[in-house]
Amino acid sequence: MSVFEVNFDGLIGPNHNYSGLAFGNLASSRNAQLASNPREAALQGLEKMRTLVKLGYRQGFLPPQLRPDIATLRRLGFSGTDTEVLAATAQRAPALLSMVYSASSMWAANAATVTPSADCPDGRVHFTPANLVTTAHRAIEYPQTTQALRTVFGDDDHFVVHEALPAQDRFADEGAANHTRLCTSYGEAGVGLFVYGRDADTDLSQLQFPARQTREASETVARQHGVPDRALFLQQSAEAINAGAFHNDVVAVGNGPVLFHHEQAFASRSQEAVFAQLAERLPLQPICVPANRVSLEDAIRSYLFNSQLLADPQGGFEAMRLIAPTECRDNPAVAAYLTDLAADTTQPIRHVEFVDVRQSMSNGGGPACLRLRVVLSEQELAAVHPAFLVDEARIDQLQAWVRDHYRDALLPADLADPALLDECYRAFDNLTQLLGLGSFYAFQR
Ligand code: SUG
Repeated sequence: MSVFEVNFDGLIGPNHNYSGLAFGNLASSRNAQLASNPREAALQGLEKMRTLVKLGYRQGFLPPQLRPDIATLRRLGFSGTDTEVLAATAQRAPALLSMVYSASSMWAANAATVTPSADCPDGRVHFTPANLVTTAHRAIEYPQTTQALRTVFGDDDHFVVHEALPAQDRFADEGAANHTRLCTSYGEAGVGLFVYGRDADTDLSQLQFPARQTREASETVARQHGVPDRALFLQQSAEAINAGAFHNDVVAVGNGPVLFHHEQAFASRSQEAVFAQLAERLPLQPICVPANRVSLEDAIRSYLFNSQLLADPQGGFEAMRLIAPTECRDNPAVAAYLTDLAADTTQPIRHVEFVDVRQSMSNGGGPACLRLRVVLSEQELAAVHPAFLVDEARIDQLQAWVRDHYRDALLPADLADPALLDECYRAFDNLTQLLGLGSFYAFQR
């Protein structure tokens, strides 16, 4: 039976903007208040999907969340029509506009944690939407994420979409960005490597930025999925968090038996123990990038480790591929490292492809942030809602839709513009028509 990894990318919404909302995410802070280009952002995201489709990979997407999130504003005491709610917010609490207008659901690696059916005792694929409680603009995502996942993966013979963990600091969860499923082959049971930033013993005074994932959250997800014995828990290093690794996927990426990581990604004692346990369970191939080749700073600026590490399109791990952001090509130390890596035949990464996702990168989201990986058998793939799988023709249609509806410049100050709400609603309405989804968004019901 064939089993594949399918990437579901977050389709970037017309509300993409730079509001500097993510403390500890250096790109988000650096670019705060600059003009974004939502049209270019969405087209870049779709071109990345096209790159994978052309290479022969199966590709899907998750729809953008409804923004502005008027339901949240109503919960916060605003009333009237949607336009009145927005106008009152702009007048009385303008700081809330960026929270309810963020396009952050584009970073699908934070949508959920996914465990493939081969690992789960009930033989189904398990999803836990991430509660994202650390940041206010992302903590409002999970209700719509849950709804979207239950639409895309609605067949309960094959899929289980759990409730998000309780929205409490103790269970702070950022999804697949802090989870790597390692295996010998996609169809066989593997190991879930959960990376967390803090547990009860962590000395928080050592951290300059929030540790967004708790060990307790990771353990809970493993329990929900029925895989506590197939899970290992590894701690991020304080150095990495302080250098701007707000998610582990900024300093490490794994697939199959390969774990590609920066030398300073993990707390050393935790790494020693967990790597030894991993090596007992599978023929682990760690590829450690030493700090004297690529500094932590260069790794985080270029997002080297936020590349997509792909098996070949048939799911083989002998010749793997990195889909890296163009920032890696433009960084001399990283570019030199990648040239040497592809030439080193003692490890399986044979090809490096560069993609331009600069609009997303400027908010701290690289190629790997933009996608949620779901390992699926042919049968499971056939049970996915077909509207969310793309070929080149569908990508063309989506790009035409973007060109019709998206602005090419958006400043945080523009979020108060009542016309933007209408533009967003019209775009979302047209998207659901294009996809044949009916009344998917709340304003359509
Ligand atoms: O959560 N940026 C996102 C980037 C997420 C990247 N995802 C992964 N590494 N998997 C975040 O920090 C910035 C929004 C703003 O500032 O407007 C933001 O939310």
